[in-house]
Amino acid sequence: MIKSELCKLLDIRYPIIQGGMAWVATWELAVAVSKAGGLGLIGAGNAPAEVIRNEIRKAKANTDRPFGVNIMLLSPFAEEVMEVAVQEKVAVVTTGAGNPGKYIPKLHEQGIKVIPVVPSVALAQRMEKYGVDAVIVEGTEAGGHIGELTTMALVPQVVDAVSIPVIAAGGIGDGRGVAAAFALGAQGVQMGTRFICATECIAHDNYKKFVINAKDRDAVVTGRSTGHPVRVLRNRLTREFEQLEKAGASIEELENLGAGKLRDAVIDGNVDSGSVMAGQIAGMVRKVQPAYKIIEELVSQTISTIDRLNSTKNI
Ligand code: TUI
Repeated sequence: MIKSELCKLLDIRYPIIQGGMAWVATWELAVAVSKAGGLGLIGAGNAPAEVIRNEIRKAKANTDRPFGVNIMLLSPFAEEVMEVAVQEKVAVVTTGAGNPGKYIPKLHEQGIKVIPVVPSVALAQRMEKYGVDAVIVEGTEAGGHIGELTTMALVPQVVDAVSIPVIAAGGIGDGRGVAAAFALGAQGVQMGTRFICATECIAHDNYKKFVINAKDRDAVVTGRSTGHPVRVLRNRLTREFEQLEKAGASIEELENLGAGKLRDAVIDGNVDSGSVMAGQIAGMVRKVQPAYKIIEELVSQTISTIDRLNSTKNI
């Protein structure tokens, strides 16, 4: 059994949170993960508020376990989605791609736990002052919109700088990674890429196969020059992007090239011309499995890794 304070805080069996991936993390995946003892998240991405209300209601109708909503703060609908999360009293709100400070009092008034993703020590400390319940510290190994620091370097620095629970994310693909996150002082993990290949995940089969076939160096970063770096799997779109970037295209041209491309890949299965967001651990995802199997495997491998380390002569 792996247990931490985070399990008590969130009323979950295992300290494993499923990343709130735009388009990918729908109520089906969130429910499957929450039923399996983790914390499932619905990823709001750029979706309008009423779409997310519907997702929340579907999740509520299908499980009594707690689940959360990830609100992507660059979304034009972030404010309204926040309002829906408050009205629907979801258990947890996580945020990404910005500072959720102004929303925190309203969420807490409804008893909603607030857990922002932070890419730096400074933001983690600022969030602690605002009274957030925990922070997700996401390293640059993650998929999608990323910060600069690695999980290995950033997590222990945040652990030393704050007193609230730290959840490690980015570059964690199996139980060895979970054990490593605990070794760094984290009380839990968030994993996205591994859960793309859950049976219950609605992502197109082509997307899942693309992740399964990816090798270690296939998860590349585009958009460093635009100020919105995004980690995706190498394909025709990333090559086009690189060419345009080298040719000195404007930020606007480059951002336009990416617009709507995540949906193309996730929903329509266009994995050559779409944006196949995934983290560096894509190279270790081997098969599609039900969410409960992923969690079972993670838990047993975490325990066997810690056992191995306890018997130090076997390191
Ligand atoms: O948000 C993510 N990952 C994402 S969001 C997304 S949708 C999207 N698509 C295209 C372009 C941009 C977004 C796909 N993947 N992860 C959490 C995360 N948050 N990573 C980095 C941050 C972050 C960055 C800056 C959090 C806070 C922050 O604060 C800056 C400030 O305001 O102080």
